[in-house]
Amino acid sequence: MFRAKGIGLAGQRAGGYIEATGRSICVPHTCRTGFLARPGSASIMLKSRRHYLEYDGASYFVTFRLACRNAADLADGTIAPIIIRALHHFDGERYLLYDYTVMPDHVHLIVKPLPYDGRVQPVGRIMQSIKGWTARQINQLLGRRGPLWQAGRYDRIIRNRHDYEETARYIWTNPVAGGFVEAAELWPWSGTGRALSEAS
Ligand code: NI
Repeated sequence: MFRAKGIGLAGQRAGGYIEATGRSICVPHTCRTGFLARPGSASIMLKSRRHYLEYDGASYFVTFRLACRNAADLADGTIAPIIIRALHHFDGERYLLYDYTVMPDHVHLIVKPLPYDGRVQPVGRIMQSIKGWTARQINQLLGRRGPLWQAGRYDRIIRNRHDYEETARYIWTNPVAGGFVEAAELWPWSGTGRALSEAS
């Protein structure tokens, strides 16, 4: 698989963590195009908005991130397919997967929870399962231990079709905005789930 190695990579990563007494300490960082990712902030936001966020029939824009930027390169040719396999796994059964992209240190996706086991799956449970499975696989592959993903997640509800289109464009152009490729279609780790592939 093609991968635009190195374009803007060093600059993107510098400052993602700081070295102190020989140990890497994660510091908050933002996605280049502006979504805030501060450990803990997602869960606080979610608590206050849960009644609004989790209702039947809603689609969500979800972002989850490496706990530590240097823990892994998610856009690696052996790691990205693990994440993509996990995203597709329950597509059409527990949720509908729409657009997604796997970036070097985070993942963006649009997902619509489906009724399963008598009720619509909370988006939090879906993400917990995806994060749990991928963390085990990736940790095993890299021979590492400990949390791979930041606790919690960033998510927000998709309000309408226009919002969906804007969000999908944000997802697809993320690798371009990050300086990794010249055009969205050159990034090998973006895609859509069954729902969209069947519709088009
Ligand atoms: Ni991003």
